[in-house]
Amino acid sequence: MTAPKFVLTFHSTGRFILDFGNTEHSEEHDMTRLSLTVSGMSCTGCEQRIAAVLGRLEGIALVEADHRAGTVVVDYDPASVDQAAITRRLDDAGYETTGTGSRR
Ligand SMILES: [Cu+2]
Repeated sequence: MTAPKFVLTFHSTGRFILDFGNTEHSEEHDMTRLSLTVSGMSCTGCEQRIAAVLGRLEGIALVEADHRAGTVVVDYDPASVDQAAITRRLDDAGYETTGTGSRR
């Protein structure tokens, strides 16, 4: 049995909906997708921890962490949060960002 990716929320219309009590952002702003390579994840607990710590940042719409691939995908509202804040939060939680890629 393979561990599922930890997807907080993904709307079937292709629109990303915030799952952290600030849903208004997804209605008003375009989300930016940030793809990170992150070291330090070893289990699904790490995935959930990453989702939880990033989810506390304002403007985060989706967090998808995959400890097998060592990747974290974040959709965020660039009006509320930026890449530096996201990677700093990961670093604080003990996960080092080793690569970044950003696209719309
Ligand atoms: Cu773990």
